[in-house]
Formats: sequence, structure tokens, C-alpha cells
Amino acid sequence: MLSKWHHILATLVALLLLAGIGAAAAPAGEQEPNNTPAQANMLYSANPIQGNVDPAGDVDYFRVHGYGTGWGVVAMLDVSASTTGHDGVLTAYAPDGTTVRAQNSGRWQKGPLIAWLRDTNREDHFLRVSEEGNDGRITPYTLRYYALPLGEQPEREPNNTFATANTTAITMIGNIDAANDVDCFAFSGKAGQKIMVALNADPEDDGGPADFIIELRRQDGSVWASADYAGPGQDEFVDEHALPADGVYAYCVRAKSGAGSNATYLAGIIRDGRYYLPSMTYQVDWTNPRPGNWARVGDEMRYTVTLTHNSPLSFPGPFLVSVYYNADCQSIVDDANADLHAPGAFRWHFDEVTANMTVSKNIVMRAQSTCISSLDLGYSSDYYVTATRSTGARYIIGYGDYMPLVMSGE
Ligand SMILES: [Ca+2]
Ligand SMILES: [Ca+2]
Ligand SMILES: [Ca+2]
Ligand SMILES: [Ca+2]
Repeated sequence: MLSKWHHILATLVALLLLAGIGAAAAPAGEQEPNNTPAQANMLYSANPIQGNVDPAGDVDYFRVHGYGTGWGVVAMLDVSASTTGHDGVLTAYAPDGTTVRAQNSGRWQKGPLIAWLRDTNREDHFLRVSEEGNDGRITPYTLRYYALPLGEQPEREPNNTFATANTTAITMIGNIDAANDVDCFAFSGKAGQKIMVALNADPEDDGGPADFIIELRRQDGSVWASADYAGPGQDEFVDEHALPADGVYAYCVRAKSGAGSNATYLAGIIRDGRYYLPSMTYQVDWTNPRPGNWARVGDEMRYTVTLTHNSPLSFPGPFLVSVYYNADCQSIVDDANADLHAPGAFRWHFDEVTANMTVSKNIVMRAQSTCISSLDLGYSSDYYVTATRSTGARYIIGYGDYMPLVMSGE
């Protein structure tokens, strides 16, 4: 039973992953009428939609989910394929459908851009596509939209070169405080991953003085792509680049003009339509099961738990590696000097996650009662505002000389 369910769940997870990543294929089409917030078409993160501003004066509303504070929106209107006009306007509205949260009619490479607009609540809100002046057509346009956790972290100087780059968080808050300041942020990538870089030039929403340039850097530190399409206080964007090989890449921010103490920005990468997290792998080995893979009430159950950070980049803590146990089934005999205890969990604390760090601990639990459960492993990271839990080693605890809970076909 357990393995069958596990298989089904694994398949579902794989399908969901495919749905998220495969969405880059043919964009869906808008459904008219969509001329008011009440008529808005639903739009989902990483699922581009194609439409037309046609006839002149047409406007197209799209409804998007709100994810609450701590999340942000990146939206790009690509009008480069239009045969009729290229003066697109992209507007983000609050849930009331009338309060403008952000508006852009400028240019990234292909049209207007809204980068890392902060969500204010969990209500649905709206994006609208129109033509500047409402007196021309755009046929066709593609609207791309991403809802992402911001997880913004402050830059740490010096970070002026590829070699001294900060390891990027999901997004970074930085400041180009002098004309010669450069801020670089490194990330670990895999061959074939698609990377975009977006920069919000006015994260305080009070008018930004700086005209920013963002660069995507190759593994050797050379400039792969550079974006400087818009003017002072305007967002910038580097479109999708497929990584040619596994390794460390970076994005860097500089200012063409307007450097100073208030030249702040919010920048980050979008990886395969999602947010950037470092790769972690887990392993939980139950090393002393009885033949037939079970334990008897009273047994000591020995485990080796291992977490590996698969990246040559370090990042700041606090970082907690957590073992999760079912306290109805097991009690702790040896927690391998865990720093913290919580109900059903114990943890080791790290001030920094170093390059390719491996945490490996030998722990001992006591089989308390007849049970089917699992000993799980996970981590939490403030830097990546994330906490995970992964199913580790499943176990069966029986009593006497037999396993009353084992089902046929298991
Ligand atoms: Ca339309
Ligand atoms: Ca319309
Ligand atoms: Ca800086
Ligand atoms: Ca710097």
C-alpha cells in the first residue's frame, strides 16, 4: 500500500513539475470580451497568453492570484511580433480593479515591463494590456507573468567582480552608491536551465534616480547579455538564456547615471519560470532493520542522515538541518548533539552554508509502539526564506515475533 501510494504521489509531483516547466510552449489565447475586471481572463504564473489589441481602443484584462506580502510579480508584455504597432501599455491594478499599482509603457527589449512588484495581500488582482493613446492596434502581443516569492536579502560589499560576487538569494536589495560601484550576484546553474534577470529600479516606489544596467555573466565572468533599454527609475530585463553547461554564472548591476545613496534596486533571476534555490539532496539510511525490514517495540533504530549542498557557492545562515520523527512511534536515544528540539523534530544549526557542504549525522531512536511511519529530513534557510521536509526512511514497528501491521503485497 505504502509503496503504491508513494509511486502515485511521485508521479503526480512529476506531472506538476512538467506542467510548470512545459508551459513555455504555445501560449494560450485571450478570450474576448475581457474589457473590464469583471470579464478578466484568468492568467497563471509561467503560462504566457497571446492576444490582440484589436480594434483600436480594445483593452484586455487578466486576473492573477495574490500570494500575499513577501511575494512579487514580474510581467512582460512582448509586442515585438506585432505587425500593426508596438506602443503597448502594461498596467497592474489592485484587487479593486481601479487602483493602479504600477504602469509601464516603456521598453525592455520587446515591450513594457513590470519587475518585482510587491504583492500587498492574497486577493486576486489584475493586469491590463492596452495601446498607448488607445488609438492603434497591437496584433499580436504575448503577455508573460510570474508570481514569485521575493525573499529579498541585502547585498554585501565588496561584490564588484565575478570573483567577489555575493551568492544570490531569490532576490537581492542593493545600492549603486558611486559611479564605479558594480554589484555582482552569483548562482549555480545546470545545463539547459533557462535564466531571466529582472531589475526593479525603484523598490521604495518613491521615484528612482538611477539608470541601471544589468548584465548576465558567463562562467568565465565575461558579459553574456546586457540590458539598458529604459531610462532612470525604469525596470530592466534580460530575456531567457539557456545555460550551456553546469557551473557558476552571475548577474551584475551598475548605473549609467544617477548613482548615490538612494540609487537602490531589487534584482533577481527567474529560473525555468520559478525562483532560484540552491540544490540540496537528502539521504536517510536506516542501518539496522531486522530481516524483513522492520523493528520490534523496544529496539534501537540506528540511522545515518545526510544532507548535501550541491553548489560551489556558499551562502549565509542561519541554516537548520532538521530530523522529523513521529513521537507516537519513536523516542530519541542519541540526537548527535542536535542544537534545537521542537515537538517531533530536532535540528543542527549552521551560521553559514559552505561550498558543497555535507552534513552527516548518526542518530539513534527507540521503537516506542507499533507503527508505520517515516523518519524525515529537511532544512530551513532564512536566506532563501524556505523550509523543506523530504520523506526519509519508512519503517514498520511491530512486537513479538511477527509484524502485525504488514500488509500483503507490501
Ligand atoms: Ca483583445
Ligand atoms: Ca479586450
Ligand atoms: Ca552596491
Ligand atoms: Ca559593489
